Amino acid sequence: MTSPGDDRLVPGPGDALVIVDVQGDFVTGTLAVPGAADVIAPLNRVAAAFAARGLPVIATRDWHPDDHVSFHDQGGPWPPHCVAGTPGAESAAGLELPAGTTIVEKAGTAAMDAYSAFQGTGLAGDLRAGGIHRLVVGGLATDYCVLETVTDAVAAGFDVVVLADAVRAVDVEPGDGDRALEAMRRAGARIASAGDVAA
Ligand code: VGL
Ligand code: ZN
Repeated sequence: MTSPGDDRLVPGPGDALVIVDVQGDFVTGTLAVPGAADVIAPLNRVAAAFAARGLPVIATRDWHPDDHVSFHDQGGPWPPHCVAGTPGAESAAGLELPAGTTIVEKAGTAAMDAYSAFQGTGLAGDLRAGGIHRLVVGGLATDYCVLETVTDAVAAGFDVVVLADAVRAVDVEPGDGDRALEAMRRAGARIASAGDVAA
């Protein structure tokens, strides 16, 4: 929690870390996000801080069937990526998920895309049942799954802190990532830095 004039963020009871889609295909694979590898070190450090306090860490995974509607050959906007069970859908190399990390798979239905980790997963109810009221969020991509996850989390009543130095954007149009962060801020999320999180 923070006090006025103090940007430090000390994880405590009721907090969970949500690592969005830090998967091989988004870091070095078929849909590599510019600068994506830069999120790994700060997220490892923040995940260790949560684990050291016994606080939950959730890692989401884009988890598509091989004929997913979002893929080019189905008329969608993206190259094939994060096909369930393939290496590119696994955690990116170097990401250190603490023991007991909860994996949330999403967008597993061929006919429907789902950028938000809250869409079709039951995550909001699971978090509430676990007494979680604040989410610290980082990962990929700022302008798609991070944006949708954060806005859904705010709408579901969670306090949300986005770690701006632990997210990276696709930036189909230059500035998409910056606009997404601004949209998250406007929605009610707090924009912070991984360096603000106490070790
Ligand atoms: C994502 C594009 C397509 C994301 C997922 O995780 O942000 N972006 N599928
Ligand atoms: Zn996808």
